[in-house]
Formats: sequence, structure tokens, C-alpha cells
Amino acid sequence: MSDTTQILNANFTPRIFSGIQPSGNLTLGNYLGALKRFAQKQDEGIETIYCLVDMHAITVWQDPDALRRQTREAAAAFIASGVDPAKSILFNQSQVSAHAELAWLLNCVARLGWMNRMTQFKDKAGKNAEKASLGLYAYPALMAADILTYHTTMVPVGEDQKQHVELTRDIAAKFNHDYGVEFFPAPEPLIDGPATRVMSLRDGSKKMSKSDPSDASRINLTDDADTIAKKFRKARTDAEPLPETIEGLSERPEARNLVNIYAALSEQTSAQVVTEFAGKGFGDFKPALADLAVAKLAPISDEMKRLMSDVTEIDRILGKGADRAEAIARPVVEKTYDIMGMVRSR
Ligand code: AQP
Repeated sequence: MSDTTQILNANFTPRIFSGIQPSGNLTLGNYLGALKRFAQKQDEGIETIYCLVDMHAITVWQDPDALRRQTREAAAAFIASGVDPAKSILFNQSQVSAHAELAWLLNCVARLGWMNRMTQFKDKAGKNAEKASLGLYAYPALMAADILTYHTTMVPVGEDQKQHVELTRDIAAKFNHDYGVEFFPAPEPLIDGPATRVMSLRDGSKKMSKSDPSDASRINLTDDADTIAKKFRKARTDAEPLPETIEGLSERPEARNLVNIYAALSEQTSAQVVTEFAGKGFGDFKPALADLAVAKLAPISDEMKRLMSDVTEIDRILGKGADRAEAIARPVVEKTYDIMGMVRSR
């Protein structure tokens, strides 16, 4: 953390915020890069706020009934992964209007040149950028609003979201500078562990993603044991045995990905995993990885099923979380309007 960030953030109560889009089945990438760490963070004595960002999900087409189911299922995945709604605030974004309101205000602070550099837009819009929604382009400003409306100081994310958190810092700094205030903190991305970027099981150069058209490219948190084993068995690899040291994986992205997944699931470093399996082929390593993944994920998927049998309870939890979130976010948005010169007379 730079000295200026440290000085600025010292004025704010430490607070953690992060979110996940309910845009499909949550994956092993979401679990290792986000959910597992969200649960760990809630026991570190810092307020934790976790959000199902349904308004981000609609930046690409979502069938309304599917979105409702996915939002509840994602809430179930959070809880089954250890996020405790009594310890953390858990809610869905659209129930707290402060996010949309602050997003508009920050749209007027963010610069087009900054938005044009966002690699996720380029990846997601692809060659058909003219047909992408305006929302997909503006997504990073909404994400900045999600973070800043809680005066968040730390954002646990996977590697792919680092650029958006950095943009959030730029937007916060420009707002503070333009209005001569120290109103928004400079949130830090928290990116740690061996699985900050879990890759596709079919292509080691692409990240594992819930919207990848190939289901075989990812492990879904709802996959059963047989499916998990089959997907790892069919995962793309090379023909070499595992090397003696981690450096031996530098030109082997698929092998490195499987080692990293094993390390994250078994709470080891990737170097320890390589030492354990040095000289073994994938015929040995893949079944060991599949067994480990099933042992870790089966209890989560069972608990998700149990929670999904009572969606009224899930909705109640999300509503209560939204009330708690609103109580923090509303005064921040009101103050932002005031700083920007909008008359507030009721
Ligand atoms: N493959 C991954 N490895 C590590 N972390 C990951 N995350 C996502 N994929 C991986 C982390 O999960 C959190 C929520 O991400 P998101 O669902 O809001 O959006 P995303 O990053 O765009 O994830 P997907 O799965 O690729 O979603 P779609 O396909 O809907 O766009 C973030 O912290 C992210 O870093």
C-alpha cells in the first residue's frame, strides 16, 4: 500500500466488500477466487459485506426466471461455502438503490479513456462490440459505486477483477480531487492464494468462467461427484509427468492450473503439491485431484440443495441483508449528492 493510500484510508473504518454476478452456475473459480476467501475474511474482525450483483448480470441477456433462480442459488452457494448472514451482510444489489444512484454520479466522474482500457469489456464484447449493451461498457463504474457506497477499504477478488478495482481507485481519487474533499477511500484489491485465476479445464489460456459455452470447461458447485471426476479426467493436459519443482510448470499452463487447484483445495502451496507428486503422471494426479475436489465440494452442493428447498428463507435473508446494507449506503449517497451540489430538501 502506498503512503498516500495509507494516510487516506486511515480516516475510514476498515471494511470489506465484494460481489459475484448471479449470471449462471457458480464455478470452482468463483469458489477458490472469491467465496472461500469471503468466508475466511468474516472472522478477521472487519465488517464484511457481500453482494449478489444482479444488476451486473443483466449487462448480458438473462432470462428473468433463470435470473431469479440463479440469484437464490448463488445466495445458497455463499451460505453453503461458509458465509454466515449473521456475521456478514449478504444481499442482492438491486434491493439497495444506492448502487444505481451512485453509479450515475460516478459515470459523470469516470473518463471515457479509462473505460476504453478495460480488458473485460473487450473480452466479453468480442468482435461484436457495437451490439454490446451500454451497461456492459459502463459496468466498471457500477462496480466502483458498489464498492464506494460502503466506503470500502478492501476488496477480495480474483485476478481478473484487479483492473476494475484499480479503476475504482482512480474514480475515487478524481472525485476527491475535483470536489476538494477526502470523501472516498482508495480501496485495495486483496488477491492472494494459489488460485487467484483458475483456468478453463479445456484451454489453459482462458479463465474458468460460468458463461463459457462449454460445460466441460468448468466445475460447477452443483456438479455431482461423477461429473466432477469425469471433468477432471477429461481436462486437457500434456503427456509429461509432474516436474520436481514449480519452475518446471512455467510453460505448462494446463498442468499448472490443476496443481494450483489441488493446492488451493488442500490448503497447501503449489510448490508443496509438486513435491508430493513429482514424477507422477496425470493418470495418478487427476484421480487424486478429483477425490479431493469431491470431498471439498460435495458438502457445499448438498447444503445448497437443502437451502434451495426453502427459497422463502433465502429471500428473507437477502431482504434483511439489504436493510443492513441500505443503512450504510444511503448516508454515503446522500452526502455525495450534497458534495456535488444537488439540492436535498426532503
Ligand atoms: N476463474 C476464476 N478464478 C479465480 N477467481 C475467479 N472469479 C471469477 N472467475 C474466477 C472471481 O469470482 C468473483 C466473482 O466474479 P463474477 O461472477 O462477478 O464475474 P466474473 O469475474 O466475470 O466471473 P465469471 O465466472 O467469468 O462470470 P461471467 O461468466 O458471468 O462473466 C470475482 O472476485 C472474480 O475475480
